[in-house]
Parts: sequence; structure tokens; C-alpha cells
Amino acid sequence: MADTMPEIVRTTCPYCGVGCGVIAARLDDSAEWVVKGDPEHPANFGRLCVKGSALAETIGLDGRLLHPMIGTERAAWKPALDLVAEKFSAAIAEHGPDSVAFYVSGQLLTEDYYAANKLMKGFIGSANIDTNSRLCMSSTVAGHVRAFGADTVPGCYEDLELADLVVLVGSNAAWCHPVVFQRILAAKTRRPDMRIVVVDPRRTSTAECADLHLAIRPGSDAVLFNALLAHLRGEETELDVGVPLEQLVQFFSWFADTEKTVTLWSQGINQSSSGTDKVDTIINCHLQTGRIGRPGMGPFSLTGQPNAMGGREVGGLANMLAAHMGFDEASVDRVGRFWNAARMATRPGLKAVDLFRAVSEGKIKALWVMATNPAVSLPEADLVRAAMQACPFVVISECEADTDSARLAHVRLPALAWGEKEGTVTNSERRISRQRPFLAAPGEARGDWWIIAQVARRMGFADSFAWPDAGAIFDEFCRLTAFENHGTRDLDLSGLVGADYQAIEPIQWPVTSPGQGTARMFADGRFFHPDGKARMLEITPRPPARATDEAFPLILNTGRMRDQWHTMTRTGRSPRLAAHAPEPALLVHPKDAARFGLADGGLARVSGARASVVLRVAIDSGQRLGEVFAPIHWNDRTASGAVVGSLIDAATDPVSGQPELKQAPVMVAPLSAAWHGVLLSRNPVELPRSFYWAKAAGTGHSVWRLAGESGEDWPAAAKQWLGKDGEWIEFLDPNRGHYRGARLVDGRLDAVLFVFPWATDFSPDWVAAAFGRAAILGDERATLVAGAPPGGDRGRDKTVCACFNVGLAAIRAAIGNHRLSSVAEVGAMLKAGTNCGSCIPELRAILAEAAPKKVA
Ligand SMILES: Nc1nc2c(c(=O)[nH]1)N[C@H]1C(S)=C(S)[C@@H](COP(=O)(O)OP(=O)(O)OC[C@H]3O[C@@H](n4cnc5c(=O)[nH]c(N)nc54)[C@H](O)[C@@H]3O)O[C@H]1N2
Ligand SMILES: Nc1nc2c(c(=O)[nH]1)N[C@H]1C(S)=C(S)[C@@H](COP(=O)(O)OP(=O)(O)OC[C@H]3O[C@@H](n4cnc5c(=O)[nH]c(N)nc54)[C@H](O)[C@@H]3O)O[C@H]1N2
Ligand code: SF4
Ligand SMILES: [Mo]
Repeated sequence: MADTMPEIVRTTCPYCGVGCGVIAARLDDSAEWVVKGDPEHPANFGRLCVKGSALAETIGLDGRLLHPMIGTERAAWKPALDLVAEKFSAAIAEHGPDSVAFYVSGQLLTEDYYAANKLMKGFIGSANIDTNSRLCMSSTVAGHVRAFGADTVPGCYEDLELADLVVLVGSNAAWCHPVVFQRILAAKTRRPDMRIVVVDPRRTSTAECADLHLAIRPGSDAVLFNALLAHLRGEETELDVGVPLEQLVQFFSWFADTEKTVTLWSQGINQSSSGTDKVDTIINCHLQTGRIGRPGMGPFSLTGQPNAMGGREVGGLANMLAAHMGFDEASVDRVGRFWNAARMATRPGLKAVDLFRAVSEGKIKALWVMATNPAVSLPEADLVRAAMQACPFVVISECEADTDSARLAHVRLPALAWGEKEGTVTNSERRISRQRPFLAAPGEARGDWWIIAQVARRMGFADSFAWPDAGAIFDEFCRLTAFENHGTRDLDLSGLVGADYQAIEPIQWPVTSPGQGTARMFADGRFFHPDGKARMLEITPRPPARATDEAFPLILNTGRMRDQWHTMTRTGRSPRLAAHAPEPALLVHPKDAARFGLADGGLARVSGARASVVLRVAIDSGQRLGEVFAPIHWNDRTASGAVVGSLIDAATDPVSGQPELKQAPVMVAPLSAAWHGVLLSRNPVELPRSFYWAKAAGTGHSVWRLAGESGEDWPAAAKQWLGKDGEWIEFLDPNRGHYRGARLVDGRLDAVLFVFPWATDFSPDWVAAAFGRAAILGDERATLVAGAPPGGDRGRDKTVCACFNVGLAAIRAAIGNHRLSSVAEVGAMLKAGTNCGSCIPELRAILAEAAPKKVA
């Protein structure tokens, strides 16, 4: 890292696989960093979504892990690294190389990933290194390899703009790949004839923007695409996927008639016990029509994490060796010679779900987790926790001091975070971009690759892990991709060998000569099977592994919210991002709500065979009947019991090993609470275990939403949780069950608690604002415990535009009062939707709802 920090740094967003270029800038040392989209980056041309726009709010050091920890004791690096090396070496000596494992992540940089893979597969001699990408796109990898002979993404983002038909299958890109989705919508605005079809059991924000939405029965995608293939071949077809026939006819004829078609997919396809087959049914339709490798057409998997692709490249999956080579004898020999390996792994290792099963069976004696939170994100999360607890030695490399997984580790190693670390990532269109640091390394945190190399040296492999910096690792990786390649492997970075690392510009692989990237693959009709041809796989569709039964009559679908990232370790810090969805919700069709006695805004207990969670009910007519949806983000740090992974059995795809995370049978029941509350506090609060709670970030404070099954002596309870001393201002109506209390310390607001006898989405915005003030003056004090804001009663309003903090009520009022009829008009009046554009789908839905209905 440079000694002096430049004041403008070009880097890459650390969230989704779109891989947007970001510029971090500040005027001088005393100014705050500002983050903006990089107008020159070819993934986003200056756009950022709301998560990217809020990056500067997430770089604070609160809650960061800044020193190595052995148990609960702070340790220096040397004893911590010595201990890790010693425990791994001892396990290997006593029980063999397969008794240890790494579980890594698509949020590592390519250099980190390369180092971890090299240590495990070339020097420990096991392939027990797997990644959270197993849960994310391993079905796509397997589907690509079966069809193309290599894990190759054929196209690029420009194809989405050139296409006349864009089909999104199991992808909520409006929320999960917002900048790519904005590019599609912008193209459609320029060329209104372009069509968008969305295949998703629920009506998502993405579906709101579609010309046609096929709300198919969950898990029936292979039936749909098999039938499409038959239609393209002119065969007779019959199918039942739970949508009206005329919609299918429409989709099939659009697909058949539109040469420039791109089919995008994501987790609705991949996270399935037959995900690999589903991927290949989609690819089949493109191979059948020859729509691949040419501008405006192709099958296109959207990758989730910022470096999911980089992980695939270096070999981060247990069944791949390195640099797109597998475990065939020639590859093992080639990589072994290149690495000068002490002990090469010769066969695939354990895939994520099996790996954690091996941990629970006591077969893994030492486990190292890097940049992922398996205690939340794996299926059977409850069993994963028990397994980690029972494992003799667990190490975690983390940026955060406290995560659900870090709580289960014997050793915690502090990793540099985004903005501090240095390396490369690859996005969904094979584009390699640099991540560059602009912040000084805090505390004793170090880059992940450095930590791995230090352990490797202590295990006796000093010569092979002697890199001076991340750039040296990248260069070694590029040389491996070129090593004895001769055009046999798609991944070839020979044109980047010896490149000036600091100056690398975003470029799409393969890069066979300096500065020459590759936008599209397969344009020449040549694939990577030995005969140079692609394969069309014959697929027999299979339903989800577990059917519903009387005890578990609903299907639980799980996925993402617009403004949170995974287990919330970073996005959870931003008040702006918290506003869109402050609590873990359960989306339920109105008829299912009636059937199971659930009320909008009430609480529901959602149960699987072993565990249950408690979520806030949101009635949503966009759900399919019989299916409920819950977000994956909340965990033990942010809610009392919302880890949905504990409800999901780990049924996996037999080829890819990817677990079925979208179709879990569950039961729901209303949870009656005696009281509901909102608590705002500057400091952490210890609440009774029996409560429901969910925590969100506020400015200068946190907000907890609470509920409990039996009433309390509120004035006493409030003081017990929030502190007796200081000055208390209170309002109590014991008969009706209302309590409001505020605590001031040295004249400054410290905490407030509001209690109601019923469920309410009440949000004391005016009290939240008071946390920003140095002192609360006489007259103002009473307003803290008033049930409504001074001079008006704006109850809680849903934030729609997080960039400009515009709420639903204001948007509805503006549409009604000024007869607005387009997103552009709403933007002109309120600014909503004019920055990142993430809320445009919601604005459209609000406009549609407000539009005058035709009288029949
Ligand atoms: N805001 C935000 N963005 C993110 C992330 C995040 O955490 N937050 N994470 C990133 C990562 S790692 C990933 S992998 C991507 C995921 O991006 P997406 O895959 O787009 O997101 P999900 O919400 O997991 O699921 C997509 C959709 O699959 C649908 N689905 C469920 N079952 C079926 C089915 O049987 N068939 C079909 N056709 N569809 C089905 C769901 O209803 C859901 O709308 O997002 C990335 N971007
Ligand atoms: N039910 C259900 N479960 C799912 C999914 C679903 O749709 N439904 N989706 C799956 C998918 S697609 C994914 S990708 C996973 C994601 O699941 P996880 O990977 O478990 O989620 P994250 O919160 O992203 O965890 C990343 C962790 O790494 C830390 N971290 C961030 N940057 C760095 C770094 O540079 N170095 C180190 N050492 N640590 C870092 C963060 O603080 C955080 O704790 O969840 C999967 N689980
Ligand atoms: S779309 Fe948003 S989250 Fe994804 S890379 Fe771009 S700015 Fe980051
Ligand atoms: Mo993912």
C-alpha cells in the first residue's frame, strides 16, 4: 500500500456481481470520504444502486475486529498465527490431510482466494476447501461445464441492451442486480418494442416492470423450458406449470420469433435440488436456436457476490482444482509442477453441505472460515451451529468482532475490509476490476492473503508463500492460467502476465494479449469439449426434494431485500438502508393469511421440522397462494429469532451439491403478543430472552422493535434495561397499556421506550431526530413522550426512495394532488427515483395503483 493516500481512488463496489466501478474521494484529511459511481467503468458508467451509494456510511470502525483474539482474550499476531498453524499441522499429522477444511467466500478477492486454494490443494494435500458460492451458483458452474465443456459465461452486459427480448428466470434483478436492471430499463425506454418476461412464482419489483410475468409453480422451471424447447423444435407439447395457457403461448411465440433473446437467471434456478438440470434446460433453448455468443443474445447467469467469478477462476470450489482445471491426472500433474507442490490433492474434496456434515460427525478436526457467516447462511443453520460448537478447533477470518459464526470460533483473525484491502474481483460478465484501498489499515487488521501466507509459512511452506504483495499473487495466478494452455482452456490471462498491477483497467477475460479483452465467447461456434462441440442435455424434470404435507402445508421461499446485504454486517450499519425494511417480514397471500389467522403487521411463528422463527406479517397479493417469502438477512445480532436457514433441510443437487434454499415446507401460526414496543437507544441494550425484537440502525442510535407475551411493570422495566440514573420523563396509562419513557443524560437524549397494547408500525421520527441534538430544552422534553410529533401526526411512513428519504405518503399525495402519471414526473417533483433508480419499480407500482380504473 502506498505511504501517502491519494485523495481520489478508483475502486469497485464490494456488493453484488454487477461489479460497479466506484470513485472514493475527499477534499482533504479532515473531510469525509464521498463515494460516487465511476463514469468510466464499463459495468455501470457512473450509476450506483442504493447500497453502493451508501458505502461511505458503512466504513466506520464500530464493531470491527481490530486485533487477533484467542477465545475472549486479545492476542498478538505471532501467537495467534502460531496456534493456527500448530493446530492444522497437528490434525494433519495425526488424522491426515482430509481432517482439516477451509470454508471460504465469494467476498474474498482473487488473490486471497488463490492463496487459500494453493495452500489446501497443493500443500496440505486435500481438496477440502469449499465456498459459499456452493450455495450461490455452483449449479450454473456444473450446467456450463456439462453444456460447454468449461465454466464459461458466453455474453456481456451490452447484450442486455441490444436484445429485443430479455427473459429473467428466478432473478429479482431490480433489487439484486439493480444497475444491470437499470441498464435494461433504460434500453427499453429507448426502444419500447423491446420486451421483458419475468419467470418467478412471486410478483417481485422486477416482475412489476415486465411485459409478461409467469408466476409459475415453485420448482417447475425445467418443465417450462423443456416445453419451450419442444415448441422450438416444432413438437407438440402439453404442460402444467400453474399459469394460464395464453401466457405460455405468448411467451413461447415471443421466444421463438425473437432472434435477439437473452435469458438471465439467478437463484430461483440455481438454489434447487435439480438446479444443474434447470440451467441446462435454459441453455438448451439457446443452443437449439443458435442464439449464443452473438450480440444481443445468449444464456446469461447473473452472479451474486462481487467475486463469485474470481472464486470459480482460481478453483475455490472443492470439485475444481485451479484456473478452470479439474482433477484429471494431467491437470493434477500440471498444477503440481507449476506450484512445485509439496503434496497435491488428487481428488475433489467435500462440498459445503457435506463439509459441515463431516464437521458434525467429528471428521474435521480443524476448520478455517473466511469471509462468510455459515451459522446464518447454510441450510440446517441450527445443525451447522452445533457442528461448529463441537469442532475441536475453529478459526475465523473476519472484519467484524461479532457475527453468529464468529461467536463459535476459537480464534478470530482481523481482516481488512473494503476500502482498506487491495486486489482484484471478476464480475458477472467476466470483467476483472481492481479493488484499491483508500483507507489506512485500522488496528492490526491485515489482508486475507497475508494471513493465509503467514500460516502457510509456519506450516513449513515458506518458499511457496513468499509473496511481497497482492500484485505478486495476481501475477502468479495469471501465469498459471497461461501455463501449458495452448487454447485448451477458456480462462487465459496471459495478456496480463507482467502487467502494471496498479494500472490494470477493467478488462474481460480471456486476455490473450495485453489490453485485449473478450466481450463474447463461442462466436466461432467452438466450445471446450474435446470435440469442440456443445452438448444439449436431455433433462427429465424433477420436483423439489420435499413435498408439502399436512404438518407443513406452505412452501417457504427465501431471498433478498432491496437495501440489505446478506447477514447485514455492513449494510446493517446504515440508517438510510434500514429505512426500507426495518424488520424481518413474512410475505403472505391474503387468502393464506385468512386461512392461518395471520393479521397484517402482526407476528407469525414459522416452523420447520426442527426449528422456528418469528417474523412480522406483511400481506402481499403478489405471493402465490400456498407460498410465503422471508428475507435471509436477519440473524442473532439483529433479531431475536429470524434465521430462516434453520427451517430449511439440506437437500442438494446431485451434480452441483447446491442446496435447495427456495422451497422448504413450513407451518405458520399467529403469535399473540400482550404488548408491542419501539425502543431507541444510543447504547447496546440487554433484553429479556423471551421477547421478540428486531434491531435497525438509526443516526446516533439503534432502533429495536419489540413484542412480548406478558405485560411488565413498565417504569421499572424501562429503568432496568436502559439505566436508572439520569433524568426520566414518563407517561403511563396503565389501564390501556400505554407507556412512554425517555431518559436524558446530561441534558442529552439517551434512550426512549414506547409501549402499546397492540401491534403498530408507529415510528417516532421526531424523537429519532432528537438524538442528534446536544441538549433537549425545557419545552421540547414533553414532546419526547408525546404519542405524536409536535404539530402533526405523521405515523410511520414506508420509505420508498432511500436516497432522498421520500416516503410512500408523500408520493401518493403528490400523485393525487398533481395528477402525476409517470416516474419522471414523480422524480421532477420529489426527486424520488432520480439518483440510483432502485425504487423505480416501486414508483411504477404506486403509480399503477393510483391510476384511474376503467369502469366496466
Ligand atoms: N439487495 C441485495 N442484492 C444482492 C444480494 C443481497 O444480499 N442483497 N446478494 C447478492 C447475491 S450473493 C446473490 S446470489 C444475488 C441473488 O439474486 P436473485 O437470485 O435475484 O435473488 P433472490 O432473492 O435470492 O431470488 C430470486 C428470485 O427467485 C425466485 N424463485 C424462488 N423459487 C423459484 C422457482 O422455483 N422458480 C423461479 N423461476 N424463481 C423462483 C424468488 O421468488 C426470488 O424473487 O443477489 C446479489 N445481490
Ligand atoms: N435460505 C437462504 N440461504 C441462503 C441464500 C438464500 O437465498 N436463501 N443465499 C445463499 C447465497 S447465494 C449466498 S452468496 C450466501 C451468503 O451468505 P454469507 O456469505 O454467509 O453472508 P455474508 O453476510 O455476506 O457473510 C460475509 C462475512 O464476511 C465478512 N467479510 C466481509 N468482507 C470480508 C473480507 O474482506 N475478509 C474477511 N475475512 N471477511 C469479510 C462479513 O463481515 C460477513 O460476516 O447465503 C446463502 N444462503
Ligand atoms: S448494482 Fe449496486 S450493489 Fe451491485 S455492484 Fe453496483 S452499486 Fe454495488
Ligand atoms: Mo450468492
